[in-house]
Amino acid sequence: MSKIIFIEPQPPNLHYFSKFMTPRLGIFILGSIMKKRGWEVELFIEEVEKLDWNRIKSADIVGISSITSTAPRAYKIADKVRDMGIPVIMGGVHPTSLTEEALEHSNFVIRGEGEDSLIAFIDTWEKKGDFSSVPNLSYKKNDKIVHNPAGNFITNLDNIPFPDFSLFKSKDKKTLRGKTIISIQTSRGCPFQCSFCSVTSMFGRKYRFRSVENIIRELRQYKSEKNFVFFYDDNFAANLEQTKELLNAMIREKFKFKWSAQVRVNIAKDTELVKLMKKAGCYTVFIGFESVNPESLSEMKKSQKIEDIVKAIKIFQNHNIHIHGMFILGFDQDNWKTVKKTVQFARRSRLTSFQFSILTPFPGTELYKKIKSDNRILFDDWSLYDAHHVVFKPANFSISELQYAQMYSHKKLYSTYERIRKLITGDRTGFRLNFYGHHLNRIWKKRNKTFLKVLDLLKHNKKADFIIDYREKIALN
Ligand code: B12
Repeated sequence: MSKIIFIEPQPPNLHYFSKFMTPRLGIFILGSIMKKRGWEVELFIEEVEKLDWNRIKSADIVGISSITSTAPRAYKIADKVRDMGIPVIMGGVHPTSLTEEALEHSNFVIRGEGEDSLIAFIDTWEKKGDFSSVPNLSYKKNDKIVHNPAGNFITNLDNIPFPDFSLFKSKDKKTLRGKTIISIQTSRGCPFQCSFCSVTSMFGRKYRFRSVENIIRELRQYKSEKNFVFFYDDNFAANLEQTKELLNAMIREKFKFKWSAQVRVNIAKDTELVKLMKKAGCYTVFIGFESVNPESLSEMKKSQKIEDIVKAIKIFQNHNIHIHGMFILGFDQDNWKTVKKTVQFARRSRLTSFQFSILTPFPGTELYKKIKSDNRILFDDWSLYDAHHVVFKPANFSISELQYAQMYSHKKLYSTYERIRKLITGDRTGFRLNFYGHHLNRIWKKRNKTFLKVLDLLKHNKKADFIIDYREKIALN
């Protein structure tokens, strides 16, 4: 029997979910496809389980998944696997955006959505055929890179098998207060065009969703209260009618699990929907507020107004749904004043938890193109591209100022004062998460001492002059 091993490499640094078992779904879905096909499949999530090179040695092919921050580690693993004489195929958002870079370390790259292409690739592999008709595939032929044309996005998402989590054999499952986190994606694609986001280049602008019946069948496997479902959709309620139908079905099924999902503020206008969400067990909504600076919101093309943010917070809170608020600092229209305003806003809004990210130009995004053409990329070490490190020259901050702006935000919000306030107001979830966030921030600072020192040095170095030039340039325009 042929064997494929999939690997999700270790992230280079801490992230908000480091403590929990929340891998991306790609390799679970592709693993399920290969298992159904009769291949032996093994899966490594390096964040949870160390790689076992003895097991890897036994593979016929190794598949590695990568986002930008995990690319350096992915390449290191790929080089080692290839040195062992085993071919490597890569996929995920980073190899999709910088395919030729990924091909320096792998034999094949599947760009974009992987399911149909992997099936076509394996068909060809098994027949020892010619790869030229495999959609989305890039590879080297006679030392030349070939990019096969892209195929169509999958139109019927119900045809995708449910991710088989049993493929991951490690005993350490990292639970959420004793509950197993179950990741489920009900839709793909996003009709919006936020400049910093990698989703549309991967999954397209057309919003595609699974049928309610198909989703319910998957959810039935996890109906107990011992589970916690995390809907991985970029925009869980993009189609209001379909979402209501799903929520009603979940209520009818009497599922006992609680769940969370990423949503946009506009959905809160529909109070019937919010009521249904609560009734169906919604515990937390993750909302990309991004900014309360209208100019930044417009620059990033978020299509979101401050009034809508304020209204949405009130409505979710009135329905006792926790809010994890996500903000981004460092747009060209941001400055210390807007940072302080945003922090103050997050504080006054009494969100359960928060996350302040540093604007990051991910390859493949509109933002990346702009920052690169402005010659403002500062570091090209992809391991720093995790939204926690400044990697480009901001317009209205020095490099270290922007880094400290993010640290300032976290310090203000993950503070003893905030925890006491949460205790007094009875927000126990907020209190626990605040403690967790505070702890994460402390470890992050310790681990990133050298990076912070480099930024400080840059402040006193000639390179920083560029920022002054750049500010002047903007003023002139
Ligand atoms: C859920 C989620 C999370 C979760 C869990 C994911 C995790 N552990 O990494 C949490 C909240 C922890 C998280 C954190 C972060 N995330 Co996140 N996340 C997502 C989200 C919404 C869904 C991921 C998913 O499962 N998708 C569905 C599956 C099916 O897609 P997939 O895994 O990419 O696989 C498909 C293809 O890529 C391809 N493929 C993938 N692997 C392979 C391998 C092979 C061999 C082949 C052939 C094909 C292939 O085929 C698959 C099937 O079609 C995506 C957006 C998105 N829609 O994908 C963002 C996304 C991946 N996250 C992103 C970012 C930036 C982050 C953070 C850095 C910052 C942050 N937001 O805090 C951290 C970093 C975490 C880390 N691992 O270091 C960016 C990545 C951009 C980039 N270029 O790197 C994305 C794309 C969001 C965006 N708006 O741009 N994230």
